[in-house]
Amino acid sequence: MKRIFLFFIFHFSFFTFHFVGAQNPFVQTWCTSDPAPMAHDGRMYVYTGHDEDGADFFWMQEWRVYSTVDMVNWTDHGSPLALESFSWADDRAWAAQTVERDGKFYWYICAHSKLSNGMAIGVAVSDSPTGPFKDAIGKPLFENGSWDHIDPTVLIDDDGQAWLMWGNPQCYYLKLNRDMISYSGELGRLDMTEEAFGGPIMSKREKGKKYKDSYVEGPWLRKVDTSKFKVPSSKVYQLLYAAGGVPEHISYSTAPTPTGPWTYAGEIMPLCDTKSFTNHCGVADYKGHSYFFYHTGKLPHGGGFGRSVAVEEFQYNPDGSFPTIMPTDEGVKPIATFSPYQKVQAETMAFSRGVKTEQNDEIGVYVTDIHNGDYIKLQNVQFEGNTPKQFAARVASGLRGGRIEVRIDSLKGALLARLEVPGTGGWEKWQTISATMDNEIVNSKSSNGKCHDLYLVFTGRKGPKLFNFDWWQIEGAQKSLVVEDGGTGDYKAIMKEEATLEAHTVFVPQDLSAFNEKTPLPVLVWGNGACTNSPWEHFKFLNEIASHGYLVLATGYIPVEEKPYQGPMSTTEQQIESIDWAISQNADPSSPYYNKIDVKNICVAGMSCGGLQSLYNCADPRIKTLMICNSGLFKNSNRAQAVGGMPMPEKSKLKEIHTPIIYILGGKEDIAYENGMDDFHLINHVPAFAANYPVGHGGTYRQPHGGEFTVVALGWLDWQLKGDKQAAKMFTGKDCLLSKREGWTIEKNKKMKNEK
Ligand code: FUB
Repeated sequence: MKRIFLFFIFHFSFFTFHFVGAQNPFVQTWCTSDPAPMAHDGRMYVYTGHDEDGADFFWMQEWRVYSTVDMVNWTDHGSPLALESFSWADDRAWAAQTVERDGKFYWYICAHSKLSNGMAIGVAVSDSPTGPFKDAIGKPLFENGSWDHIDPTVLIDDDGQAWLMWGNPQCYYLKLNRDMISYSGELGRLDMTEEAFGGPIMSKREKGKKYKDSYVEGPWLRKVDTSKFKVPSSKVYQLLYAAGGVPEHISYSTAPTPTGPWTYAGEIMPLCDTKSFTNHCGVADYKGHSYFFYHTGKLPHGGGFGRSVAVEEFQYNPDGSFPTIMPTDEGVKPIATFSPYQKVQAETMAFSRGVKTEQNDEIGVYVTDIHNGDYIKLQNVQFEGNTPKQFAARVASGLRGGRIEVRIDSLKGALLARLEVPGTGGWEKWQTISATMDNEIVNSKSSNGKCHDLYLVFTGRKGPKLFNFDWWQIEGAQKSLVVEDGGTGDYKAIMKEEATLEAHTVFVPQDLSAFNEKTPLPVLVWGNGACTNSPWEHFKFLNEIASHGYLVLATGYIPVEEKPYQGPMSTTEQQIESIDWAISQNADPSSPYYNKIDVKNICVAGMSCGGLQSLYNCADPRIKTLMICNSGLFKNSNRAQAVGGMPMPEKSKLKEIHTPIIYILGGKEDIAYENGMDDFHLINHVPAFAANYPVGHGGTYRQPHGGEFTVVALGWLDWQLKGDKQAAKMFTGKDCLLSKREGWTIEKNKKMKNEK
């Protein structure tokens, strides 16, 4: 009887935890605490503590990192920082926060110091938001033997001054130097008054007297964006903190400067039954949404020392103040779709049951502790745009393996694929295994952009651990690849083949639902350097442009690796095929692009030989603008330098240009400089702009997100194809912004000078 009862309790609590559609806590593999969010380069990162399973105190050993682009599918980046990273630390890896400055990431932590036998503030540094991080100074940044020194928060103010604040029960501050790893001046102390925090610190409360509140710990310092909110100058800085003693709630105070005077502003997250007697918050704005992170003890085996991070979306009041934010089990809604046609790290998940993650130097983080009945769920998965063909996964098993069942919409949903995982001869002996997918089910369910939950359900012998799991991928009938996380623009992009456009590569936002007749996608038609029949050199540049809301149609086959394409050269006609295709897709009610393409705003562009192809096609009346990169027509005097197969229009071709044109060149070192500048000087019947950046013929296309050339190309496209007035400032006016941008030199013809 007792057994049945216990079974019931366990399963009841698990089912209530999951089947109400719970998204909070949003990490289920480990207990995570003290969330510190940071939005950076198109991703939301959250830096957390790690509560040990079954602990009876905050015996915390390491910090962890998670990130997402859509706010529901989170990738576990493991633990790039632990007590061992600090030679002086021996215990209590407590709350921390990370900030980026000048391309470096500074992670301010607190830990117990064996030097002072108190808590100390330390700082780690990395070139990447996910590490590896190392102790930046080899000693605590601040300590004096007191146990107060916990929970650092950091703010880089608009004037460049970085402030570090921390403390329990006293809130301290320091002014960091520009290097972020040293400080100037004396240790500051906030006035812990009733006016500032609703009451004195807990130990100084007068018996019997009622107070509104009290500061306890976990400060989060932020500044209100005065360009967005009508905030009085006396309330520009906000300090959020854990308040009111144990159990804690979250309150905040406001001030005209980081050092005060602070004024109590009220509760944000009131006391609720979160199963944790501490709370700890962090706030971040991301892609037009605002998020409040905190922690609860709500994992099935969690509690006061087994906390887990959670998140809620909220809207600031018109004066930038906070509304009341209540903890929910539902959490937040996805803000982007998830493409399964990419290599997905197994540790990317919206929800999981049973599994854990581990990491090693060889493959990084992977999913482990997989038993019969465990599963991983992904949310808002967009199958449309390709036809699923194969499910592939990289797995390892030191025992007998098991199975991965790929199901749609629910744990017991239709079976899309069943992958048999064999014993591979070791828990780290990895094999990639594939299974055919049932695409009829997917196709029947995924029309009209409908998204799905995807479940990877693990089955096998009951009892033992089955296998380890590194990554999975759904291969579509058409090849596709997510380049550099989809790009940094507002619309994560994908690079793919289209069955109806042979020998071309399409770069396009993954989620087309944001585009329609009113906001259609302008088109960039692209020809490649050396007239190669694949954009293998330019895919980062082109993908980045697509992520800013463009349909990019590149000549040639999809590059599967960043290796030179070896097949025959492309033709100039392929650019015309791109234009024809865009127009026909926009008019075809059965196309996913129906009424979503801005066929009146087409730029034809290309690099080197691709630039010559573009100039060859310049008379096409459907073109709105031209962008000629590292290219220009050969003069009679240097035609002999041309490589066989290049289109060779005479300079008289330039007369056929009927649109504004920009030359983006690599400075005098660029072999196309002379030809390009000669073209530019010959064009006086349409506006022409020449921009040079001293990198030579190769441009910056292969740098992350296409480097500087992308910035200028996007500015030109936003102005010419979207009519963006802000973007126009890069090119118009006497002191146009590009003339002031580091490294660039510019020239304009007379017609361009007249452009407003
Ligand atoms: O995680 C350990 C401690 O608990 C933190 O430093 C405090 O903010 C509280 O959340």
